[in-house]
Amino acid sequence: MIKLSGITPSGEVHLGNYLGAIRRWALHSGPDDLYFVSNMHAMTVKHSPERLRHLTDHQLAVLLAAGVPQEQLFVQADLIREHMTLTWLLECTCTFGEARRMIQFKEKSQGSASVRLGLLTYPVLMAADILLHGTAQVPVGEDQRQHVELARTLARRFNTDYGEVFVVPEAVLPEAGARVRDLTDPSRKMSKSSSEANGIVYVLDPPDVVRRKFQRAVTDSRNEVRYAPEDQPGVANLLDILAACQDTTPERAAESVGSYRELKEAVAEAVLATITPVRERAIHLLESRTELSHIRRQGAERARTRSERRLSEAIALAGLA
Ligand code: AQP
Repeated sequence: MIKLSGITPSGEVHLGNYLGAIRRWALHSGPDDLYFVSNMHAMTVKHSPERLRHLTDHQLAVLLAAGVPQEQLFVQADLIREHMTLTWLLECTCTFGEARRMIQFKEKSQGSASVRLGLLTYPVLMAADILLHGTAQVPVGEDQRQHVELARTLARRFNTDYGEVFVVPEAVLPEAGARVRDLTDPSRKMSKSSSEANGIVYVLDPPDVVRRKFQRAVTDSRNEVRYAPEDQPGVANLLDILAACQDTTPERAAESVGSYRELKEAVAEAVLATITPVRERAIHLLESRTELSHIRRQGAERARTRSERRLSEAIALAGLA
């Protein structure tokens, strides 16, 4: 049963991506699971080609350094012809009304004078990602459920209209991982595209930067270390992070520290113990480009071999061959 998960190179990998997703991909992946860097999805807003190229390699290196199995990993645009061919077949299967109804499209296009067509059609590209690789399960949060629903609709319609070729995927809840909040504003999640860098701990941040960011993390004036997410969101976020790094509960983690200063120091050290080996391996991979390029090429070849029969069949069924 193939499960597919991706990460978009819209910024450098942060602690939320690592504790909430990547670490689980490395530790609990099934033998058929697939992981990919979805670099084609980072283009629906104005972007810098140079930065996109850099971030794609950066994310690939972090995933490998974290232990995501290389034989299950690929970069989306390394199969750009395959993904785009299927996107066209699916765009011709999808109606304008279906694309226009996507909540993310409505939200992201609202108030914008020049909305890119890619923002409207990217759920179809996402459907192509899912269907090309024979995915049965897509672990997604609430915000992406509607897109998986669209992939189901398109798979069923294509199968009915032209012939059975696609697995009809289902959205599944991701295994519970830590939800990491911004250190300067715990009301919002830690996010790659946030403009406030002090609130984000990047996996490749040097140790002194990590310590400084935690020292400056927002808490409150109570100086009472207890796990109360509603009343003390900043402290709760630090306890969540500490607990995730120490593989314990936030309540237990709270018992091990007496003051906010101790808490911030403990979290910083626990985070460093967790991410330093990943950081060092990732830096090594980014320095020795030949290894990274080789792994990337192999990943692309494997993904192409796995998907080529399905794509050829779909092309033939649609009457194009
Ligand atoms: N703060 C977070 N806490 C826990 N998990 C998180 N993830 C993201 N932020 C947190 C998980 O990381 C995986 C990859 O994320 P993505 O590239 O699909 O995009 P995202 O969820 O939109 O992540 P960002 O960092 O917030 O990026 P931008 O700013 O571009 O929107 C996913 O499994 C996600 O749940």
